Amino acid sequence: PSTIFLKDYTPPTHLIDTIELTVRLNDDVTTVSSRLVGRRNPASGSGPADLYLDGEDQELVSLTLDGRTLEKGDWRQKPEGIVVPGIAGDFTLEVEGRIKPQDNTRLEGLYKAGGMYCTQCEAEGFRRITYFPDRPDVMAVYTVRIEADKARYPVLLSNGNRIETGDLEEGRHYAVWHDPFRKPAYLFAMVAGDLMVDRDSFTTRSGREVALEIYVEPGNEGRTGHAMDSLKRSMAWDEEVYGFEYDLDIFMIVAVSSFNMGAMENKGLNIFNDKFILADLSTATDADFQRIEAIVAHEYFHNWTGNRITCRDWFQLSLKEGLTVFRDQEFSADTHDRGVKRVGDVRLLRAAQFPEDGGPTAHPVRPDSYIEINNFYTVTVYEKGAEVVRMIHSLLGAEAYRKGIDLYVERHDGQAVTCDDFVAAMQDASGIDLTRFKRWYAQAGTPRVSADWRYDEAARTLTLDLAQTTDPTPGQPDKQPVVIPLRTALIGENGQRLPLTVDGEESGDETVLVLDEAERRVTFSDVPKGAVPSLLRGFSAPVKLDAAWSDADLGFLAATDDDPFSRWEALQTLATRAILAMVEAKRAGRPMSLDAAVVSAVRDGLEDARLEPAFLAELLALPGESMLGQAMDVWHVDAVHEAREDAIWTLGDTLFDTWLALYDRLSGETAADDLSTAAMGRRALRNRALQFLVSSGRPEGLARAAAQVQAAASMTDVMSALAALNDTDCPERTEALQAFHDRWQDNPLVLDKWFTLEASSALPGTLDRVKELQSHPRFDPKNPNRIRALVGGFTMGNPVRFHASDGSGYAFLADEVLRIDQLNPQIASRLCQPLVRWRRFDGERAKAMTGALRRIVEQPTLSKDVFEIASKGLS
Ligand code: B3K
Ligand code: ZN
Repeated sequence: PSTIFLKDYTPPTHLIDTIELTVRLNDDVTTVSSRLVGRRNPASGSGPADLYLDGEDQELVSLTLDGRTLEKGDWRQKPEGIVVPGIAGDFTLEVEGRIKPQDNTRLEGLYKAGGMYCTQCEAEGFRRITYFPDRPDVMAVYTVRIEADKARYPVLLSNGNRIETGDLEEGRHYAVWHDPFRKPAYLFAMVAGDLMVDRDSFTTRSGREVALEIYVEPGNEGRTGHAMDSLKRSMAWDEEVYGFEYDLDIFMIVAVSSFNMGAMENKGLNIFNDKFILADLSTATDADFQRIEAIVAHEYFHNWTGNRITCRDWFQLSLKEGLTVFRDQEFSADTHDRGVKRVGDVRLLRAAQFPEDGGPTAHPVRPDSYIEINNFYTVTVYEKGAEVVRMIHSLLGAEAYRKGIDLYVERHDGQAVTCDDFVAAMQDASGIDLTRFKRWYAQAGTPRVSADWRYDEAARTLTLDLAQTTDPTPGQPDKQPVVIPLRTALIGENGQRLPLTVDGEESGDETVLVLDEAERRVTFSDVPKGAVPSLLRGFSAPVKLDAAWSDADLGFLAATDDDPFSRWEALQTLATRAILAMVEAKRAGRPMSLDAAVVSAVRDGLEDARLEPAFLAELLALPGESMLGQAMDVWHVDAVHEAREDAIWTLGDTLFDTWLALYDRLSGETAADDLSTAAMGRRALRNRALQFLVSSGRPEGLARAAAQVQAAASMTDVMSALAALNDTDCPERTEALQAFHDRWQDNPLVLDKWFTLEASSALPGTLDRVKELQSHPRFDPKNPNRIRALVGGFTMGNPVRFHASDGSGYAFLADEVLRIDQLNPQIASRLCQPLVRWRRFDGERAKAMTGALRRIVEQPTLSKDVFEIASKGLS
């Protein structure tokens, strides 16, 4: 497979102004005709040039240029498309082709999901529907006619406005849709099916009424209320915070049961994985409700950041994704608890993006090359990309940032642009030079920042020394310093922020220190004794901070810091140090015991009445196994698992009475059907207490969990109790899981939760159980949600069993990757990712992991998706 480079970008030779597409859906063969009106692109030159049309997996029936049917010889076949040579000026090209959506298991292009037809065109699915210059810088106005059997497919949808409908012979009918906005092919969508609709409306701030419609398969009606409500709140937020108003008269969402990712922002017709639309009290957890809200918002926000202004080429993906993730994060922060949201986002960044950035598939936020673009919808492009936008926001301040957004829209509305264009608008609107800042887009790897300080009691000065380095990543041996905003305060002995004088200048009680060289020294003057620096407040940059805090400093910050992230971080760091010390003891054959400082920090948190329950639930969660693994040179999977379990047991046992009292008090305080942020927080805290109660091993703990499952007041409580029981081999667990299965076996999305619980249990025998469940009557081995729940639940959610030292987990994953790759390369490639992290493990495991990777790359019919990941993993 060949590699595509950013440096080879050239503008398209021809532009397409309009496309008229007719899709005739049939059980056997679907015919697609398109009529393109185009012209030579002045930005590319003049005179005759080859017109290249991408096309895959379809039969080309005819080509007509300006009314003349082209013969073989008038055009050339390419491996993944065709070339029509010598087109100099305006032209009309008609293309006829045939496709078979019913056989499309890749779920890219037009495919059948359950009983309906739907599309997924990003990144390069449109070329599987018809021959077309399938690149985001070719933007056309679409008119789409869909024809299908009327009884089976009464609903026919596409982008824009419905301009015509009617009946045809033989029980068929048609609908014509017109989208007045130019768009790239990746934003095209169509749907045909027998669907139920939930209707509502939204009045924009300029008074236009927008029809809102959410379509679902029969049986799922009544479960769209939360998605609809989230949509309306997103529309209002985007008007208020960004000044972005919706621009069509109708906005539709369709929920489908087979989908490769979360959702897709097609213009006016978002298509969603039904997992991220369907919710009600009995089937969705609080986390599900929040995720649905965030994804509905994210896709809606793309209407301006992605659709109105799109990407020039796929290397610029973060232009729309990083920005839109930042926007949805802020929407959620404004809607719920900002501090808790920030902690959750940082958790994800560290658990998923930092390992990517430190491994063989590391790439910059704006990659330089790819083999398969679908492999670059990554946590780096999305989440690190969002951090980069967040840093621009904090360097400029909210007001200048907003001016930058306005200028970006003024300059580029209706265009396909680059990350440089975005940064230029931010720079020009603010007057702040962002030249060096742009290294964040080009340089891969997580910068390490060290912070050391000295206090001079006589001079009352605190001297802070900062330094940064970034380790080499594939293809980038030498790194340059990046621009790192470090939000900083000094916390005085009484727990209050101190007034700051930074290098002689008064700076309020919080300041942003910018580290943009390899090193920087900062002097704070007039500092009283006992002050402790609070650094990287709010996690103001995506870096690994190594600061010279003593355990006592961390305990102090964990009890006093007024920045929620920093307070949480202090306790996390303290707990990480303590658990790693236990790991070391264990490996040296010494007894393990949890440092008393952690116990008292947890006790202090529990006694702090000022804390919001949602935040306290986060504060009291110990770092996960993969976070602990990352803090070690070699991730000793078993020792980490045991040490962490032991730490949780100690906390559960030592503070048992406190957990029990907290649990019982909160049980009486929260109605199960209360979905307010505060109620969600109380449930989270109560379930954190339950986790510690169960881990103590005392019968009252198990009894509380079993009773909570039985009471089944809400899915949140049921799932939390099951999760608390899931690693304990006891009759309570077996019975509860069985009952859950029996109750929910007819609801695929809820049954997925059960598959995941089974797959993520740390009990021995889990891998055999996973294999057994692959033949469960409700396990569809082709459905991405089922695969992610069961196979992904094991490989990503169960480190201790997946990394079994006999290599059985790796062999299982290799088999699954090879099986799924034949059907759906995107899903196979995602699944393959855990294997590429082999350098983090001991020799025996590393050998088994590379063996599995080798077995994968040796497969002769491998997709380029999996080839790219597996071969990079081995290099
Ligand atoms: N833009 C889509 C993702 C498309 C993934 C293609 N492999 C969803 C989103 O980011 O909003
Ligand atoms: Zn997106």
